[in-house]
Amino acid sequence: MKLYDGGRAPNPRRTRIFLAEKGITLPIEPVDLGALQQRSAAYAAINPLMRVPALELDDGTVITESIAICRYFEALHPDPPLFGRGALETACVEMWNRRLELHFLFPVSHVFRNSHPAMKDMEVPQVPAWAEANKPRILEFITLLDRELESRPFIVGDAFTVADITGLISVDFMKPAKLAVPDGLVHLKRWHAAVAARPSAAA
Ligand SMILES: N[C@@H](CCC(=O)N[C@@H](CS)C(=O)NCC(=O)O)C(=O)O
Repeated sequence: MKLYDGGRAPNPRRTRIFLAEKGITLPIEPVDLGALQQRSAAYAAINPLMRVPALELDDGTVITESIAICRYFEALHPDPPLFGRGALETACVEMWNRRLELHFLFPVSHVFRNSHPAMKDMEVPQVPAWAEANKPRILEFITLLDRELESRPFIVGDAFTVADITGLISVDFMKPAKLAVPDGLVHLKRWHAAVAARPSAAA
Protein backbone atom coordinates (compact mmCIF):
# COMPACT_ATOMS: atom_id res chain seq x y z
CA MET A 1 0.00 0.00 0.00
CA LYS A 2 1.29 3.48 -0.88
CA LEU A 3 -0.06 7.02 -0.63
CA TYR A 4 0.74 9.44 -3.45
CA ASP A 5 1.09 12.73 -1.65
CA GLY A 6 1.25 16.40 -2.61
CA GLY A 7 3.06 18.17 0.23
CA ARG A 8 1.29 21.28 1.56
CA ALA A 9 -1.60 21.10 -0.94
CA PRO A 10 -4.87 20.93 1.02
CA ASN A 11 -6.42 17.64 -0.12
CA PRO A 12 -3.33 15.48 0.45
CA ARG A 13 -2.89 17.25 3.79
CA ARG A 14 -6.49 16.42 4.72
CA THR A 15 -5.73 12.73 4.20
CA ARG A 16 -2.47 12.88 6.15
CA ILE A 17 -4.12 14.63 9.12
CA PHE A 18 -6.88 12.00 9.10
CA LEU A 19 -4.31 9.18 9.11
CA ALA A 20 -2.37 10.87 11.92
CA GLU A 21 -5.56 11.12 14.02
CA LYS A 22 -6.02 7.38 13.48
CA GLY A 23 -2.37 6.65 14.29
CA ILE A 24 -1.85 5.05 10.86
CA THR A 25 1.48 5.36 9.06
CA LEU A 26 1.87 4.49 5.37
CA PRO A 27 4.65 4.54 2.80
CA ILE A 28 4.44 7.96 1.14
CA GLU A 29 5.33 8.65 -2.49
CA PRO A 30 5.77 12.42 -2.99
CA VAL A 31 4.33 13.94 -6.17
CA ASP A 32 5.95 17.30 -6.97
CA LEU A 33 3.02 19.52 -7.97
CA GLY A 34 5.34 22.50 -8.54
CA ALA A 35 7.12 20.48 -11.25
CA LEU A 36 3.72 19.29 -12.62
CA GLN A 37 4.69 15.69 -11.85
CA GLN A 38 0.97 14.91 -11.52
CA ARG A 39 0.71 15.44 -15.29
CA SER A 40 3.47 12.89 -16.09
CA ALA A 41 2.48 9.78 -18.02
CA ALA A 42 3.58 7.64 -15.08
CA TYR A 43 1.26 9.40 -12.61
CA ALA A 44 -1.60 9.76 -15.12
CA ALA A 45 -1.55 5.98 -15.36
CA ILE A 46 -2.24 5.87 -11.60
CA ASN A 47 -4.83 8.67 -11.53
CA PRO A 48 -6.12 9.74 -14.95
CA LEU A 49 -7.55 12.88 -13.31
CA MET A 50 -3.92 13.84 -12.51
CA ARG A 51 -4.69 14.96 -8.97
CA VAL A 52 -3.41 14.00 -5.52
CA PRO A 53 -3.85 12.25 -3.17
CA ALA A 54 -4.16 8.70 -4.50
CA LEU A 55 -3.94 5.50 -2.50
CA GLU A 56 -2.57 2.44 -4.26
CA LEU A 57 -3.40 -0.88 -2.61
CA ASP A 58 -1.20 -3.96 -2.77
CA ASP A 59 -3.48 -5.57 -5.38
CA GLY A 60 -3.06 -2.51 -7.63
CA THR A 61 -6.46 -0.95 -6.86
CA VAL A 62 -6.23 2.84 -6.77
CA ILE A 63 -8.53 4.97 -4.59
CA THR A 64 -8.59 8.69 -5.31
CA GLU A 65 -10.56 11.53 -3.67
CA SER A 66 -9.24 12.45 -0.24
CA ILE A 67 -12.54 11.72 1.51
CA ALA A 68 -12.89 8.30 -0.19
CA ILE A 69 -9.41 7.44 1.12
CA CYS A 70 -10.41 8.62 4.60
CA ARG A 71 -13.59 6.52 4.47
CA TYR A 72 -11.57 3.45 3.51
CA PHE A 73 -9.42 3.81 6.62
CA GLU A 74 -12.42 4.67 8.80
CA ALA A 75 -13.94 1.31 7.83
CA LEU A 76 -10.68 -0.55 8.53
CA HIS A 77 -9.88 1.35 11.76
CA PRO A 78 -13.15 2.63 13.27
CA ASP A 79 -11.47 4.12 16.38
CA PRO A 80 -11.46 7.01 16.94
CA PRO A 81 -14.64 7.54 14.90
CA LEU A 82 -14.04 10.56 12.66
CA PHE A 83 -17.20 10.31 10.53
CA GLY A 84 -19.55 10.35 13.54
CA ARG A 85 -21.26 7.85 15.81
CA GLY A 86 -24.86 6.80 15.16
CA ALA A 87 -27.33 7.98 12.51
CA LEU A 88 -27.74 11.59 13.60
CA GLU A 89 -24.10 12.44 14.26
CA THR A 90 -22.98 10.70 11.05
CA ALA A 91 -25.49 12.75 9.04
CA CYS A 92 -24.35 15.96 10.75
CA VAL A 93 -20.68 15.19 10.02
CA GLU A 94 -21.56 14.57 6.36
CA MET A 95 -23.63 17.77 6.23
CA TRP A 96 -20.87 19.93 7.70
CA ASN A 97 -18.11 18.31 5.69
CA ARG A 98 -20.04 18.98 2.46
CA ARG A 99 -20.89 22.54 3.53
CA LEU A 100 -17.23 23.20 4.29
CA GLU A 101 -16.10 21.78 0.96
CA LEU A 102 -18.70 23.52 -1.19
CA HIS A 103 -18.82 26.90 0.56
CA PHE A 104 -15.28 27.23 1.94
CA LEU A 105 -12.57 24.90 0.58
CA PHE A 106 -13.65 25.17 -3.07
CA PRO A 107 -14.08 28.97 -3.05
CA VAL A 108 -10.66 29.42 -1.35
CA SER A 109 -9.21 27.08 -3.98
CA HIS A 110 -10.84 29.15 -6.75
CA VAL A 111 -9.26 32.31 -5.32
CA PHE A 112 -5.82 30.71 -5.04
CA ARG A 113 -5.85 28.99 -8.40
CA ASN A 114 -7.19 32.00 -10.32
CA SER A 115 -5.08 34.73 -8.73
CA HIS A 116 -1.73 33.30 -7.61
CA PRO A 117 1.11 33.65 -10.16
CA ALA A 118 2.51 30.26 -9.10
CA MET A 119 -0.69 28.60 -10.37
CA LYS A 120 -0.56 29.93 -13.91
CA ASP A 121 0.59 26.59 -15.38
CA MET A 122 -1.89 24.55 -13.34
CA GLU A 123 -5.03 26.67 -13.78
CA VAL A 124 -5.37 27.45 -17.48
CA PRO A 125 -6.87 29.91 -18.11
CA GLN A 126 -6.64 31.83 -14.85
CA VAL A 127 -9.75 33.97 -14.46
CA PRO A 128 -9.00 36.77 -11.95
CA ALA A 129 -12.67 37.85 -11.94
CA TRP A 130 -13.65 34.37 -10.68
CA ALA A 131 -11.13 34.75 -7.85
CA GLU A 132 -12.69 38.09 -6.89
CA ALA A 133 -16.24 36.69 -7.15
CA ASN A 134 -15.45 34.02 -4.58
CA LYS A 135 -14.06 36.35 -1.89
CA PRO A 136 -17.42 37.62 -0.53
CA ARG A 137 -18.79 34.06 -0.55
CA ILE A 138 -15.95 32.94 1.70
CA LEU A 139 -16.57 35.80 4.11
CA GLU A 140 -20.28 35.03 4.21
CA PHE A 141 -19.65 31.36 5.00
CA ILE A 142 -16.99 31.88 7.67
CA THR A 143 -19.23 34.45 9.36
CA LEU A 144 -21.94 31.77 9.56
CA LEU A 145 -19.37 29.23 10.81
CA ASP A 146 -18.21 31.66 13.50
CA ARG A 147 -21.79 31.96 14.80
CA GLU A 148 -22.14 28.16 14.87
CA LEU A 149 -18.88 27.74 16.79
CA GLU A 150 -20.06 30.07 19.55
CA SER A 151 -21.99 27.18 21.11
CA ARG A 152 -19.69 24.18 20.65
CA PRO A 153 -15.99 23.28 20.70
CA PHE A 154 -15.89 21.44 17.37
CA ILE A 155 -17.76 21.86 14.10
CA VAL A 156 -20.27 19.11 14.78
CA GLY A 157 -20.36 19.11 18.58
CA ASP A 158 -18.17 17.86 21.40
CA ALA A 159 -16.06 15.47 19.30
CA PHE A 160 -13.34 16.20 16.73
CA THR A 161 -14.36 14.82 13.31
CA VAL A 162 -13.33 14.89 9.66
CA ALA A 163 -15.37 18.12 9.34
CA ASP A 164 -12.82 19.80 11.64
CA ILE A 165 -10.04 18.52 9.38
CA THR A 166 -11.74 19.99 6.30
CA GLY A 167 -12.25 23.24 8.19
CA LEU A 168 -8.60 23.35 9.31
CA ILE A 169 -7.14 22.81 5.84
CA SER A 170 -9.54 25.42 4.45
CA VAL A 171 -8.55 28.10 6.97
CA ASP A 172 -4.85 27.31 6.44
CA PHE A 173 -5.32 27.44 2.65
CA MET A 174 -6.51 31.05 3.02
CA LYS A 175 -2.90 32.16 3.65
CA PRO A 176 -1.44 31.28 0.20
CA ALA A 177 -4.70 32.61 -1.29
CA LYS A 178 -3.84 35.93 0.44
CA LEU A 179 -7.03 35.88 2.51
CA ALA A 180 -7.38 36.30 6.27
CA VAL A 181 -9.99 35.49 8.91
CA PRO A 182 -11.27 38.85 10.20
CA ASP A 183 -10.29 39.54 13.84
CA GLY A 184 -13.96 39.83 14.83
CA LEU A 185 -14.62 36.14 14.12
CA VAL A 186 -13.41 35.18 17.59
CA HIS A 187 -15.17 31.80 17.82
CA LEU A 188 -13.69 30.67 14.51
CA LYS A 189 -10.25 31.85 15.66
CA ARG A 190 -10.58 30.02 19.00
CA TRP A 191 -11.64 26.81 17.22
CA HIS A 192 -8.81 27.13 14.67
CA ALA A 193 -6.18 27.64 17.38
CA ALA A 194 -7.42 24.48 19.14
CA VAL A 195 -7.44 22.21 16.07
CA ALA A 196 -4.17 23.63 14.72
CA ALA A 197 -2.53 22.75 18.07
CA ARG A 198 -3.36 19.04 17.72
CA PRO A 199 -0.26 16.98 16.85
CA SER A 200 -2.02 15.69 13.70
CA ALA A 201 -2.07 19.22 12.22
CA ALA A 202 1.68 18.95 11.64
CA ALA A 203 1.18 15.92 9.38
N1 LIG B 1 -11.58 16.22 -4.89
C1 LIG B 1 -10.18 15.80 -4.89
C2 LIG B 1 -9.35 17.00 -5.26
C3 LIG B 1 -7.92 16.64 -5.57
C4 LIG B 1 -7.13 17.87 -5.99
O1 LIG B 1 -7.64 18.78 -6.65
N2 LIG B 1 -5.86 17.90 -5.57
C5 LIG B 1 -5.01 19.00 -5.93
C6 LIG B 1 -4.09 19.30 -4.75
S1 LIG B 1 -5.04 19.89 -3.37
C7 LIG B 1 -4.17 18.63 -7.13
O2 LIG B 1 -3.79 17.49 -7.28
N3 LIG B 1 -3.87 19.61 -8.01
C8 LIG B 1 -3.02 19.38 -9.13
C9 LIG B 1 -3.52 20.08 -10.36
O3 LIG B 1 -4.50 20.84 -10.30
O4 LIG B 1 -2.89 19.89 -11.41
C10 LIG B 1 -9.82 15.23 -3.52
O5 LIG B 1 -10.53 15.49 -2.55
O6 LIG B 1 -8.84 14.48 -3.42
